[in-house]
Amino acid sequence: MATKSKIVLERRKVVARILKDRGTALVVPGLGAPTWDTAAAGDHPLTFQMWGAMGGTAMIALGLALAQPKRRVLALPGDGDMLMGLGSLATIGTQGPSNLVVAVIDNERYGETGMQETHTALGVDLEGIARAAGFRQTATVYTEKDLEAAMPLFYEVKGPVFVNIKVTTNPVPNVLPPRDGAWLKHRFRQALLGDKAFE
Ligand SMILES: Cc1ncc(C[n+]2csc(CCOP(=O)(O)OP(=O)(O)O)c2C)c(N)n1
Ligand SMILES: [Mg+2]
Repeated sequence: MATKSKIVLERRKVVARILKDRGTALVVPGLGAPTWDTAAAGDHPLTFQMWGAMGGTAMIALGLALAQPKRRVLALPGDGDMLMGLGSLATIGTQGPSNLVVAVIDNERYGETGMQETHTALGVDLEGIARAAGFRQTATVYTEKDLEAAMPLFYEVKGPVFVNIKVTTNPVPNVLPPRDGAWLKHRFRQALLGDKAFE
């Protein structure tokens, strides 16, 4: 079980800080609030926003990481999404993609459905699970200082990387990306593959 520390980080600031350095990375935020956090930080064609697929965010990112080994791929699931897809950590650990980062936006709640507590509120340590599953680098982030210290993990260090980021439950304004899933997919494919997207 994880040691409890006071939670002070604001999710919007965290996601904006991480994305500031994204360069050519591919970003896959989980459904609901993580997707809205990336929209608030600025819509981007190489962000594959999720309007569903709870539990699947890390697996979608794994597929991209394996298909695009020269690109950094950053999954940003919520803790509820990650807990639903825990088996994906074992798959990533055994596949060992060096270009994949899973960074959980952990508010210890199922946000969209009414802020019910998740297992991380009850002490489940996602970083510990990821480490045991075979991730090469892992961290848990509680403070801005921790986040700055973790920045090389996002875009430089050899992965697979897992970072659990504890954020508050403070309400944030809704910022929704485009809603059309097919359009979002085509935009992402075209930004990534150019004309090959239509072959
Ligand atoms: C399979 C499935 N079950 C339940 C839901 C309903 N649902 C949508 S978002 C969500 C909570 C997501 O929590 P988390 O990933 O932690 O994101 P947060 O909003 O807390 O940042 C739930 C339960 C769903 N969309 N799909
Ligand atoms: Mg959550």
